[in-house]
Amino acid sequence: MRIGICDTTFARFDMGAAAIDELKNNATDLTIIRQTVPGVKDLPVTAKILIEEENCDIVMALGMPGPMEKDKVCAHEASTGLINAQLMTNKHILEVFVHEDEEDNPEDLKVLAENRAREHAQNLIKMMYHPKAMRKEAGTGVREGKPNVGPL
Ligand code: RDL
Ligand code: RDL
Ligand code: RDL
Repeated sequence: MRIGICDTTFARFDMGAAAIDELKNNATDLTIIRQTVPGVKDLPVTAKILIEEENCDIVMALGMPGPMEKDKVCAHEASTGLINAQLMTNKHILEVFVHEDEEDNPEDLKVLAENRAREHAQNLIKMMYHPKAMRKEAGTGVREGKPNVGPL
């Protein structure tokens, strides 16, 4: 399995490193190709290059939208680009975004960023290696980085 990791220098926590650590702890037969770009709007083409030129089977795109209105627009544009890249390549790109205003306190934001990156890495492992395990969790209110909310 070839796994692409793309991340940004804009982010205030190294989510790429957390994701890679989690992937390596949970699977052995994988090759990781990592590319870092300035910000989230640079992620869609990077993810597409990882798929088409580096032959990645799946990509994680990690980034941190800032708190301003223009950052949220930027994040939405990046997200739309990531979805387009998935539709163009027929490969999954897991969007791992942590909005800076999800937490007030920098220490809590750091914990959220680390946990969300690790939990999406676990999602990737399930999707690619254990799809039945993921199917078992259908409709169970799973969240990433914060406690699961659970089923109704
Ligand atoms: O292509 C260069 C930049 O335009 C690109 O890196 C942007 O994603 C950078 N950027 C913004 O210009 C912005 O207004 C980012 C944010 N906000 C943001 O909130 N988070 C980012 N990048 O990762
Ligand atoms: O690619 C991995 C995730 O980005 C993707 O699964 C998203 O759909 C997850 N997600 C959010 O990131 C979010 O902010 C979801 C919601 N909100 C939501 O409200 N409902 C979802 N997913 O099913
Ligand atoms: O309902 C509380 C949260 O789930 C909600 O605020 C989400 O939108 C938070 N969230 C993001 O903002 C995001 O960019 C989530 C993700 N990504 C994500 O990938 N997984 C989540 N929440 O569970």
